[in-house]
Amino acid sequence: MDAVQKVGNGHPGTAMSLAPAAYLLYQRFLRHDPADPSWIGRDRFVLSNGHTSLTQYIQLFFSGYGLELSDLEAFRTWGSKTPGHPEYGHTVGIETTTGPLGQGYATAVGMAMDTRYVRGLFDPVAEVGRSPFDHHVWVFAGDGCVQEGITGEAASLAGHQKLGNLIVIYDDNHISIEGNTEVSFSEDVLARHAAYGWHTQHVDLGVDGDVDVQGLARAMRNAMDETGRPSIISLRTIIAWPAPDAQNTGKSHGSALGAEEIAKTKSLMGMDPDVDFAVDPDVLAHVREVTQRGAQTHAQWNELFEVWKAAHPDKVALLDRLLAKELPDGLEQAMPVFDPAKAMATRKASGEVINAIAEVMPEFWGGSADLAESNLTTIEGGGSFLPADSRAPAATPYGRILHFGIREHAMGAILNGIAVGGLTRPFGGTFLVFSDYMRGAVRIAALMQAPVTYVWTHDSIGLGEDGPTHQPVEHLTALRAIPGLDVVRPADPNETSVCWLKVLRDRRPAALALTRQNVPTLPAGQVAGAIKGGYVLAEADGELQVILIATGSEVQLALSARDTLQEQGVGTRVVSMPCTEWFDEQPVAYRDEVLPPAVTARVSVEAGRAMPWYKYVGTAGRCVSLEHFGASAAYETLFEEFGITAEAVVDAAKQCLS
Ligand SMILES: Cc1ncc(C[n+]2csc(CCOP(=O)(O)OP(=O)(O)O)c2C)c(N)n1
Ligand SMILES: [Mg+2]
Repeated sequence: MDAVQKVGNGHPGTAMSLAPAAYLLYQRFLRHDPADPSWIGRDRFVLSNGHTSLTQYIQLFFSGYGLELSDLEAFRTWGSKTPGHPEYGHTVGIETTTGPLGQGYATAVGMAMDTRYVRGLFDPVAEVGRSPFDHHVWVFAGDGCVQEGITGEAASLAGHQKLGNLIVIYDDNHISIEGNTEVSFSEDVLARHAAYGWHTQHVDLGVDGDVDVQGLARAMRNAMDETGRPSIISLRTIIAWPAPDAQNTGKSHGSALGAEEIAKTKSLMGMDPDVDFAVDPDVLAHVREVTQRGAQTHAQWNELFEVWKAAHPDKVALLDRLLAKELPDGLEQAMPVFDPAKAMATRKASGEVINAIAEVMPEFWGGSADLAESNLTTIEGGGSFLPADSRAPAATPYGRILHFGIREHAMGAILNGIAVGGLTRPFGGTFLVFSDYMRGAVRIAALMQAPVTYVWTHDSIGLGEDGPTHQPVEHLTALRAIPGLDVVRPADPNETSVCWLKVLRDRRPAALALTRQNVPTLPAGQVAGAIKGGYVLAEADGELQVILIATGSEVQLALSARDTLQEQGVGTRVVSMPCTEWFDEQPVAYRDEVLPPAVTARVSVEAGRAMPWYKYVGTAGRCVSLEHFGASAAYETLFEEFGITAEAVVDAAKQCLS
């Protein structure tokens, strides 16, 4: 109440009503050691209803994670450790960024899947719950989370995957911003989860001196005992309880309660109404005892871990490498080199690269949202990641092939959950056009700088007959607009190989945009510059007069246009620009070498919106682009009809020169 009142905005109601549940979790259930927030044996906690960030900040303060009362006093202000919503990498003890409702829940599903994959890498035969690599993933979620579609996708997959280490506490308070959820929500949330294959329980937390913390504790214990299914506890709470007037109102969700209401509430609770941010030293000493529990649990875990180490010396080296965030020796040598005599789609090249990486990186795994045969994301012989009793072909609980089903948005969040686990490297594929369906999660990956790799194929009208619904036009532009996301569109199979290696080395969120159709293969020796994002692929003969800047399948058009222009005596350079973000990171001297400021005759060539290219072509330049939706026809026809051809590039170059 005081923190929100002080800054004048925020979400007090849910932080009040969820306080008993959060306290119970952090003090009694969560396996954590505040002295070592990155302990690999810890349970993960995800606050999916991120607006109630105070719920978590207060427990982080109580548990001794380094947050102090002054940090709560600085809630939601510039530079504080207590921003409006929990942010990964910003506040110690926050496992993932949340705020867009449903993201946290779906990310937690990814964390629970990652736990199983990691135990498969290191301790596959241990009994469930007995391995140092086993832990629980706890989630708080609200009405908003369970209403969001992404949660339906993720819950469905979690049930199918029988993620027994996942426990969701759903804050069933019948209130969201517009007031009573009667206005928009009537389904039986537990029945829906039961239908997804979850273990379900309901607890009424109760009010008025009769808060049933024991009932909640029993339900949490039951949920932990349930190892064959994910578990959800629907917890009936009264938002803003015990504030006399604010409780059970939509207003208490997102507004300061006001000095008078706060004073009344403090009086009701037997506290001094005139004192703000009151924390009795005895109370603080008591709650901080949780650090002792943490140290003890950690010490017990260490014993188990030492036993594991002694039994698995071979695996210790792998764990050390993954903890150090290092790539294996021999990765570069393992990367495929493609024969220039053979044309190949870049998705096909990526498929070969993925399999080559998989040979040397056991931590590398991923899959597709039901398009594996199109995206070419399958690790051959990797086994399908599925529960032990699955009847699907090649099913194994530790499989390297993820089958997301047609659930792109959940796929995005699940990849985030895996990536923030920090040990493994996940990738996920769909058609580039459906990056829109996962964009909410991609944005969070970029915000967190989580090392997720997207394999987005069928990257332009070059996919042909499926037509405009499937042909991305604005997507490269829209994705480049996300800060911190590397959008990579290699020109050919060899650039694809070079770019994949850089993506692995950079450990940042990266999107590969790959062709469905074959493209000519460039000699490997010519494309090494791709790691700089943009480089001179073909130099001008004679005086440099015009620069053609192209990406992906359009690089061949630029090369062919260059031939024509050179024949006509126009000195033409071709710059291949697979990743503008990487190029922009290069020193000015390098960028000026590739794109000399004095040469203002510049043409960009990309089968998509021109918007990102103006900054490279400048006011004297031209863009060969696509400013409208595509159509259903053979791709050769589409490029011709829409004027994305070598002739169009030649014409544009001449316009610039004149
Ligand atoms: C994707 C998304 N849409 C909308 C919002 C804005 N928003 C924040 S909280 C909220 C209501 C959430 O209701 P509930 O989860 O029941 O929260 P409670 O008030 O019970 O804490 C909304 C619409 C958001 N954060 N994320
Ligand atoms: Mg609610």
